[in-house]
Amino acid sequence: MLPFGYPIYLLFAVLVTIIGAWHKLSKDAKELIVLGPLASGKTLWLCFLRNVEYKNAGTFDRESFPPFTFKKKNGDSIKIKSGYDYGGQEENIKLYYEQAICTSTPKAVMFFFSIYDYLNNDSYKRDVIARLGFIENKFRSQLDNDNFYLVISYADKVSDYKNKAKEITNELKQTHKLTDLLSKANIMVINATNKSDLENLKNKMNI
Ligand SMILES: Nc1nc2c(ncn2[C@@H]2O[C@H](COP(=O)(O)OP(=O)(O)O)[C@@H](O)[C@H]2O)c(=O)[nH]1
Ligand SMILES: [Mg+2]
Repeated sequence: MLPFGYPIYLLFAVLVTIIGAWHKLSKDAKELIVLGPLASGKTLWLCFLRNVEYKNAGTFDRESFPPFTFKKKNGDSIKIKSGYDYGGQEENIKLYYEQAICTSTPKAVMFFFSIYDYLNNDSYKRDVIARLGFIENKFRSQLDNDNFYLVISYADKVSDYKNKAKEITNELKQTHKLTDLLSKANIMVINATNKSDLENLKNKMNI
């Protein structure tokens, strides 16, 4: 028979190990905030990163996702806290943008928009500029961590998308005074329906 107290001691050791592992996991985990207008590729990206099947659900409000880990080509494993896949409609700016980006937890904030709609639809363009202005204001104090990503989607719908994207980002910086946000942004132009573009984006994530 085991001496009295042994099972309790063992249980205690197991508990300490579990709590230690849990604490390390939650300490290392980062927040991933994916924002942007409707149909800009946010859910495609989140499903790809989480390795879950994409369904075009057209999220209206927001949908929570559980914690997950993704692996980069260089072997880094990045732990992401549970979070939300936000719907793209304008009401969500007031409802969610500020509370999402103004936490002190290490994070990446990603803003997706369609280069095709930006070039062809004035009200879409104004909406993108307004949202970026909002983010710059609220997120200014955290920008030194290089944690803002501007993801310009629908590269497949615009010829000469590289130069067009450069013109757009210059215009956003100069004409629309988004210099602080955009000089520090990691900027990517992708087709969000293309797995290898999403893979490249994943490998560029630095959080
Ligand atoms: N061709 C093309 N279609 C895209 C792109 N990004 C999104 N879409 C389309 O938009 C739909 C909605 O994408 P989704 O990721 O759900 O948009 P969300 O509203 O930002 O979450 C997709 O099923 C695609 O048809 C892109 O880069 N290129
Ligand atoms: Mg969505």
